Amino acid sequence: MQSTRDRQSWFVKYGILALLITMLITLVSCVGSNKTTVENRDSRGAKILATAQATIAGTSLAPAISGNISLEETTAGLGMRGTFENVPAGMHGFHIHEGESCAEEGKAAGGHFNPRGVVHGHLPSTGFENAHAGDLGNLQGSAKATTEWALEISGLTLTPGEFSVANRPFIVHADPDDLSQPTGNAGARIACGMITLQ
Ligand SMILES: [Cu+2]
Ligand SMILES: [Zn+2]
Repeated sequence: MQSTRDRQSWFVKYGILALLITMLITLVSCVGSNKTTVENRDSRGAKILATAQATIAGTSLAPAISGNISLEETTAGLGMRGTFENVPAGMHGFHIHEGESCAEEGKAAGGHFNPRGVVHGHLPSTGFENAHAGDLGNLQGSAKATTEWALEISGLTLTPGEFSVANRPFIVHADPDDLSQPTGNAGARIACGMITLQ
């Protein structure tokens, strides 16, 4: 038979054990939720608001072109990072167009994304008042190597709004964007890829 004292110490022992287990579970779940918070910020600590991908494919003018662009909207802006294969050497006008499709050899992509109805330009240097919202400049191709490209623009978004590029297409042109009016004289459309939210 257990004495009253034995029973009391049994309750104390298991009571403390139960308390420790509860504390451990709480601690683990706190660490877990902190990790989630960390994952929703980029390496600089800017909060990630939305992500998207675009798979780039050549039109019949350059069927060997392929590529992938990752997009990340953060509180710092819209970050875009791309890798391309088989982009012909030289400069190629590179824009986000206003259409919602890459059909008809990229013609369905329509004109440059231009919600404010302003002149053509180079968005990274001339800003939203003097460039279409889709005027990304040029892509520097190298036939022998993978083409890397990256740009961050404050003001473009993936979340809904006037300057949201979600479900719009990237277009790679045959010729350089020479910044002339009305659209940079960049010629034919050699590759296209829709920006698709993740
Ligand atoms: Cu274009
Ligand atoms: Zn333009």
